[in-house]
Amino acid sequence: MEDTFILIKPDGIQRSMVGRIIQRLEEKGLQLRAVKMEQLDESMVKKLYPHLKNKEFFPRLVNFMVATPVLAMVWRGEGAVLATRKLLGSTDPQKAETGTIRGDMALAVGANLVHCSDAPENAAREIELFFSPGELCNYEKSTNIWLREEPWQ
Ligand code: DAT
Ligand code: MG
Repeated sequence: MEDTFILIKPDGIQRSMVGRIIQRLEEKGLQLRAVKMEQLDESMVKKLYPHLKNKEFFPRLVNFMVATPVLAMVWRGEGAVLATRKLLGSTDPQKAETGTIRGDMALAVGANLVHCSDAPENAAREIELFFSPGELCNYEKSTNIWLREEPWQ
């Protein structure tokens, strides 16, 4: 089982997409471990996106990410990091495939609704940035066996 960090951005909050985005993650078979609504500031955006700090668009990204509170979550599942990258689609919604969250629900790279971790090591770092270990719920979902390779075993 793998954990990944998912964050609904201010456009998702403003456009009332929280329920629909969570529904897509639930439908995939992922399990919610933690959720928190939080107002980001510039230093937190820098910590979330250290690889983008020197990009020309970074000031616009900061303004966007601090515009309203965001919804930070931890989701667990087999191959959860790659599964959620595919579920979100390409960074630019204009290039994202139809059927993906960004492809179906967004139009601009500057307002692409959701963040998700791009690798397990980044997921661990991002989860630690937003949650203390005690905030991550450990529980077994009775449906988990029906999401395995061989559910009947
Ligand atoms: P992703 O969110 O798909 O992991 P990323 O980590 O490269 O993509 O970038 C983080 C966010 O920064 C992205 O969701 C939207 C914004 N961003 C990336 N490239 C951009 C660009 N060329 N212009 C404007 N915003 C951009
Ligand atoms: Mg990224």
